[in-house]
Amino acid sequence: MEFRGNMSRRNFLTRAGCATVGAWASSLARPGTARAAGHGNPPNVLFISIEDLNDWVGCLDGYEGVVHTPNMDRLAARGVLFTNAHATATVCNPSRTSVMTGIRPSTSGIYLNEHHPYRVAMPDAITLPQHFKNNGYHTVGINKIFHGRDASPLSWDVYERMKEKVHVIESTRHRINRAVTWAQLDGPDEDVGDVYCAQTAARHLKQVHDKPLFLGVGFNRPHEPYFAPKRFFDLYPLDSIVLPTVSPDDLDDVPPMGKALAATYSKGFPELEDPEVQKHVVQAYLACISFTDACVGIVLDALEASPYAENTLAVLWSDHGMHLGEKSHWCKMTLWEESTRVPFIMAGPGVPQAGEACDRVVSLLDMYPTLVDCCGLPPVAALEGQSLRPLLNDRDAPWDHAAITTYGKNNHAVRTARWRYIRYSDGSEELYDHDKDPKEWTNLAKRTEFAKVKTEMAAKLPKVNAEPMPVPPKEPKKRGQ
Ligand SMILES: [Ca+2]
Ligand SMILES: [Ca+2]
Repeated sequence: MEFRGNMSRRNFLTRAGCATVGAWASSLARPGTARAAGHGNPPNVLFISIEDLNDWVGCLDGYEGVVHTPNMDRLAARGVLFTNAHATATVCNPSRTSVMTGIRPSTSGIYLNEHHPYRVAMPDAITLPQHFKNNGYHTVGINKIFHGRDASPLSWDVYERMKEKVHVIESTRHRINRAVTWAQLDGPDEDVGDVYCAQTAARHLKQVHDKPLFLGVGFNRPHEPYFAPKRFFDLYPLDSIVLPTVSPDDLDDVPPMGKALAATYSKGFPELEDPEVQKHVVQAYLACISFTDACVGIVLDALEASPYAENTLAVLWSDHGMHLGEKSHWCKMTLWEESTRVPFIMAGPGVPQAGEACDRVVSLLDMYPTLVDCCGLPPVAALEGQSLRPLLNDRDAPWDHAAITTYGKNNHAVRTARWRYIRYSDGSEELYDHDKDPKEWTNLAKRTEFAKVKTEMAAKLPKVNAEPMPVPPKEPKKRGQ
């Protein structure tokens, strides 16, 4: 019966979900010798983008219970895991636009999801895949790399759209609001869009390419709705769920603008205050994380089996984080650690420190210049990030860059190794000491003894705060934004 699924298909994902370090990963430690992109040729790039994945990845230790992410963990084990990486914005469009153009939201004026197609704001921007395409690469994009799923031939030689037809087990469907909805799925794995994306990526990795390959694959999950095959929910029995440790009066010392962000999709939904309901939300998010991880495994297995195993630079990142109840918030769109911290892994040629973690503060804005640097492409003058190559070579290399995260015009967070400083557009502030307060419970901004720290942090704020892009006429709403 089709609705019940197909065991052999299921096993396909199960194998990926339980994968251990494979031959591909081992091969990364050896000098590149493969195919056209051998010695002296630029490496291929496998660019894996994940939606709304916070630091609840096994190797990042963000979840207080046990999360099953064997494939992201094995990638990290063969590369550098940046443990203090932050998004430039805490919602999809500005984050992805800045990753793909190398330009900050505060420079482009692209601050929010709605109404802001990046090409209108930056008609002359050279996107990351566009630069690779212009420099001899065959560029393939699958699904959500850009927020608007930009299929422009300027960036992509080939662009593949996701196909999805989910089979919801209706008795498990639950909707609290637009940001918190979940259900278990049945039916063939292949019908789920993220599996389709992974298999499409695998198909491209089986092909012979005359040019070096830039392969971008963008997974939709764990973005809501939290829909995943039932067996991934089964990985997390409700009685095993660990809710994040929170401080009940945490928002008392937060300025009104921070409180307003925390209320988005959270305040006014009494169900979200029920710990039993909270366990279901956490379970569903974890299920989607592990399901996405299994899809990552399909791609990594395909790379391992491909002619490109030995000369491919793999990078994996998420566009921003997610709150699961911290600061009474159940969404993204804030300037706190849960929203800004993201998984970010690089592995392959040019990443000699296999299995190392790097705790230096880096930004996703740094990804574009890093890939350009690692692949030996001409630099792009407009880029505002920094190449991470010094840290890939030596995690103790001199590095004095803060990560800036922006949400709306002139609302910024500045993250350094020790501090998080937030300043909203009305001048209100927050300051947290990560050495003593990693959960950011105690706002130090009004304490006079930290005035000097605040001044030093404020000096790192962006000097440009562009006006927001004008809002064009409203378009029909699309799912999965
Ligand atoms: Ca997102
Ligand atoms: Ca607090």
